[in-house]
Amino acid sequence: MTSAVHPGTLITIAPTGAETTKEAFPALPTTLAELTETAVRCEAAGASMIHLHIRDDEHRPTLETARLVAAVDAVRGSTSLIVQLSTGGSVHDPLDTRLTVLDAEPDSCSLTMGTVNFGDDVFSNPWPFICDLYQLSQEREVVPEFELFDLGHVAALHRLLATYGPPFGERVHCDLVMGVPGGMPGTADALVAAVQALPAATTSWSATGIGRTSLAVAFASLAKGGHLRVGMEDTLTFARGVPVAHNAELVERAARLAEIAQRPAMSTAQARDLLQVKPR
Ligand code: KMH
Ligand code: ZN
Repeated sequence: MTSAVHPGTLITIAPTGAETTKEAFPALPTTLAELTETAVRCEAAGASMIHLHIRDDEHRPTLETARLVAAVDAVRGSTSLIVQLSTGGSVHDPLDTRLTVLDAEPDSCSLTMGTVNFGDDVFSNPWPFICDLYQLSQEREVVPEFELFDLGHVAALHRLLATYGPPFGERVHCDLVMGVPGGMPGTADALVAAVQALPAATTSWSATGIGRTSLAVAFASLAKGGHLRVGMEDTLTFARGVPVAHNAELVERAARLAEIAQRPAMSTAQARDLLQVKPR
């Protein structure tokens, strides 16, 4: 693996996700105004990329292009965060609709490298879909972030790069999503195994741990030279018995950890250079 271009830490905020309901968790940012306010506060706290899932007027997950465009524009208009749209959507979104996410012209898109059990559901990512989405990201000049929920997904990434060549921007950025019930566990041991298996072409990687695995994964990632993803998509509890009140709390804590690790949060300009996103 080539070494990082910048010694700092890329902090990605994943503020909403598709699984938690607004009813169950009113602090979850689901409206455009809440998302924009969240983006501004999280950038100030040290985030340089935002991973977005969008909701409709009833706060339900949607991949409607007009809403995605409005969210991309709103975040771009009020921050300099790298805007990454989720192509994973919710487990109920059809594959062809997930491909239309790139019509909203994000800087980056998530690209999950295989199917995985997801709690009681299945998050479906068949190989032909992965190939279609990857080639579309190359055509549309969108930088993919390879989401790796399991070691088999790392093997699939080797196959993808060998078959279709490097991504747009020539940087290979991965994100280990750990601790999903059905995927790899959120442990330091699993993180080390996954990092050792990453393709040699990998230029940067982050990690996130779901729920109570969040801190163990963050510490392990920093120890292995990785970056951090945090947010209410992955973690709703700040500490035992203490719900997350705002996504910025999680970014602030990640920035403190990065500072202690002597790899402080990188600026959005540094992150753009690291990932080689297209100026838009
Ligand atoms: N909501 C999960 C089923 C992604 O954003 O690409 C998929 C997910 C991954 O969150
Ligand atoms: Zn997501």
